Amino acid sequence: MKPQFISIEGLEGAGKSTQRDVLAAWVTKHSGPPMVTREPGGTVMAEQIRSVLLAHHDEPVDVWTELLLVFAARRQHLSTAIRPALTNGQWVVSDRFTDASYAYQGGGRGIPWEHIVDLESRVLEGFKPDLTLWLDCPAEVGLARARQRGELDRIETEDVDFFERCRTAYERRCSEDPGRIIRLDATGTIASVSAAVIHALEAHYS
Ligand code: T5A
Repeated sequence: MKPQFISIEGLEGAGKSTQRDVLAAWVTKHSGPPMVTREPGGTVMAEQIRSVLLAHHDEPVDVWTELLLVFAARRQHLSTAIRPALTNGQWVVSDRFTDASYAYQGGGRGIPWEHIVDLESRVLEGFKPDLTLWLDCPAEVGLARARQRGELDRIETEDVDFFERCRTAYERRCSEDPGRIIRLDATGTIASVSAAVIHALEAHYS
C-alpha cells in the first residue's frame, strides 16, 4: 500500500490531539513511525502563520485574509513536509487539514463553499487525505473541555452558534465524501473514543 495521509478533524475540545496519539501508535505498529503534524502549522513558516491566525488583533480580521492565510500555511506544509515524507515512504498523521477550512471559514465565517472548492483545487492541485477521522460532538461539549485549559485563542472566543455552523459544515463534508471521511462519536470517554478510532482504522485498512 502507498504511504497514507490520515487527518483527524473536529471542533475545539473534540479530542483530536488526544486521539492523534492513538492513531500514530496504530500506524507505528502497522507501517513504522508516521510523521505527526498539525494545521495550521507543521513547518517553521507555517507555525508563524498559525501564530498570526490565532492571536488577538486590535484590527478586525477579514474572513478572506483568514482563509488565504490557512491555505498559505497549508501549501507550505504540503510542499515542504507532507509530500516529502510520503515520497520517502513515511505515513503522515495530521491534526486537521483542508476539511477544517470548509468547516471554519466556510461554515463558521460564511465564505461560499464553491470559492473554497476553487481555492483548494488551485492551491492543493487535487491533494487530499486518504482517510479522515471526524471526531464529532456538540459544540458545547467540546468548548467545555477546551475552556478548562484556560486562555482562549482568537477563534475559540467565537460563540456557540459559530461552532455549530462549523459542525454542520463538517457534516456536509462527510456526506459529500463518505468513502474518505468517517464520523466517530466523540462524546464518550477518552477510552471509548480511542476504541472507536482503532476500530475505524482496522475496518478501513483490513
Ligand atoms: N482553523 C484551522 C481554521 O479556522 N481553519 C483551518 O483551515 C484550520 C486548519 C486551530 C484553530 O485553527 C482553526 C480551527 C481552530 O480554532 P487547533 O490547534 O487545532 O486550533 O486546536 P483546537 O481544536 O482548539 O484543539 P484543542 O486542543 O482545543 O482540541 P482537541 O485537540 O480536539 O482536544 P484535546 O485532545 O486537546 O482535548 C482537549 C481537552 O479535553 C480532554 C483532554 O484531556 C483535554 O483536556 N478530552 C476529553 N475529556 C473527556 N472526554 C473525552 N472523550 C475527551 N477527549 C479529550
